[in-house]
Amino acid sequence: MKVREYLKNKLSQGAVHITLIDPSRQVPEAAGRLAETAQEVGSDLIFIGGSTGVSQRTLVETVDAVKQRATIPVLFCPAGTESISLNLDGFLFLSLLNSRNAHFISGTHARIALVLKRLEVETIPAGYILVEPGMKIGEVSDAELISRDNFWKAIGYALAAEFMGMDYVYLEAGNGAAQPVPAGMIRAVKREISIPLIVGGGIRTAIDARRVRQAGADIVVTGTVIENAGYRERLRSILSALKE
Ligand code: 1GP
Repeated sequence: MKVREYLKNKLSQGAVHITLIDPSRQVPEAAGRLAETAQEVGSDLIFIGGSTGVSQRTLVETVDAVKQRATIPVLFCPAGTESISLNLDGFLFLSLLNSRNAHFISGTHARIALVLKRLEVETIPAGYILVEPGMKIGEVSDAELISRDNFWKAIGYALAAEFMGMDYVYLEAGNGAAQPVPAGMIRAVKREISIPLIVGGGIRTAIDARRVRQAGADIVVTGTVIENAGYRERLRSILSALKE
């Protein structure tokens, strides 16, 4: 089944959870184990990405290890990298809408588009919007970060994504952020858009996940939580908060 349909089907049943695995944070075998655990506790999909400049070799080995241990779809979620693996189920075609650097909006995309077409990789377009603190990706992409109280600006970018024909709006506080995107901002954006809303960054606990979900996130992405001890139980409680 195509990832697009898989996601649509999952969304019709309720909240979707995605586990982000950053290939630069562990050896490929460990990434495979993390993916297996994520699937066991109920995560619906794996994103591979989160770091800039991941090498071709690390990416390929990580994707292979993940695909060996998990059967849920694996999407590449690049942020300015041109590496690619053939073993992926799809490619989240992320345009970082509030970057000042065209490379992150459409530049890398233009360079990799023909390769993706030739390889017949499924592409899923999403408007990626960075909210403070933005973390590393905010810095490297030279993003004009959305202040945490500027709901109008977030709405503007989110609607722009919808009008440009993106499948998803992705509100991101940044990998490793201390707090998620504010609930009020999620609520304000959700009220205006009619495409599904992905929210990630800083979601570590069941309370965070519930708050983000109740504010209107359709898809919740967590990364850092699987990098710490006791991650299985933490992830399990996040999943039960999301799926309750
Ligand atoms: C995915 O970047 C996030 O959108 C992941 O962030 O590592 O803070 O969960 P965390």
